[in-house]
Amino acid sequence: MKLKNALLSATVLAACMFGSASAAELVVGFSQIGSESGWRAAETTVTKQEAEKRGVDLKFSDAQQKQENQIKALRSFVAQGVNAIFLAPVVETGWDDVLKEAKEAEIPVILLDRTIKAPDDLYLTAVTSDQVHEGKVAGEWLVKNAGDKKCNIVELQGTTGSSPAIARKKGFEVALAGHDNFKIVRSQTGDFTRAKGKEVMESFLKAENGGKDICALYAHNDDMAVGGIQAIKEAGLKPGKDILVVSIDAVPDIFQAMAAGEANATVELTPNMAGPAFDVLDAYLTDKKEPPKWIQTESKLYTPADDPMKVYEAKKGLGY
Ligand code: GZL
Repeated sequence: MKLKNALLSATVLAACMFGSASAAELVVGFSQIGSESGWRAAETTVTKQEAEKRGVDLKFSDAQQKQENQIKALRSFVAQGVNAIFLAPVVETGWDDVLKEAKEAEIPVILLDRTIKAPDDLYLTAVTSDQVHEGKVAGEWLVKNAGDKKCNIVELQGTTGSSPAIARKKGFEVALAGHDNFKIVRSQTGDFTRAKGKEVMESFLKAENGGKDICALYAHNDDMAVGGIQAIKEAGLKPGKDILVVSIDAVPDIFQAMAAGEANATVELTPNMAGPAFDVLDAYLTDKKEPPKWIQTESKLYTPADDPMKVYEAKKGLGY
């Protein structure tokens, strides 16, 4: 296996160095988590577009939210002798063994949009946002805009054990520190989906005096926020007014909600993690120089002051 991969990499390397490579010789296996949210769907669309642009042969695998399916896919990519692997890891732990197999086969692995708890020599780099910062920006907006009255917050967390759920919770709590009138009174996973977000928000509303005791909803992604907005309306309350709504991703639907006065703030996460990943892979295959272990993507706060319908129009065709 090692000899075969060495020959394949040498061929690609030589071809890249002498310019005769069409990157079509590059075969990349992509283990995607699933399609749990609009943002995830956009990331898949953009990754396929970026591969197409570069003539890369992308082997795509949808894990349907299951880590065991991602591990199976990675083993299959190793068996196929791909040149590189992209992995969007559903949770932070449980990757060491399969990543050791990829390392043994000398196949570089790049993490997309989430990080893992593993020795960092088991992956080439991680292309992600600063997820603690995202949570902090969301919390700072709320502290600044909810006034100085008591503000009881309900939180819809992302997938349990995933790096964004852990980091976005941490960042939000950092922003609330020292502001004793702000308190998270209920917090539960909505698994980054609209349906689960609605279901959990319904239980929060019932548990908090029909929602009258809730000042704000913080959702770790817009899909859960949109589900929560539906539940708030069905409870006879006004999302965006009776209950402030803050979330992360900046998918088109949250801008429609913002334009309708039903959402208050979102922190943008680019779905284009693959562009920087392909660029760093090209450079690595050419000069074998180790890139930095983290390539950070930008985060940007959007509120109704940012012409939400204009942003909606600009984003809606991007594969969400
Ligand atoms: C965060 C990413 C999250 C998105 C969700 O980097 O992993 O996963 O915020 C998606 O929409 O489910």
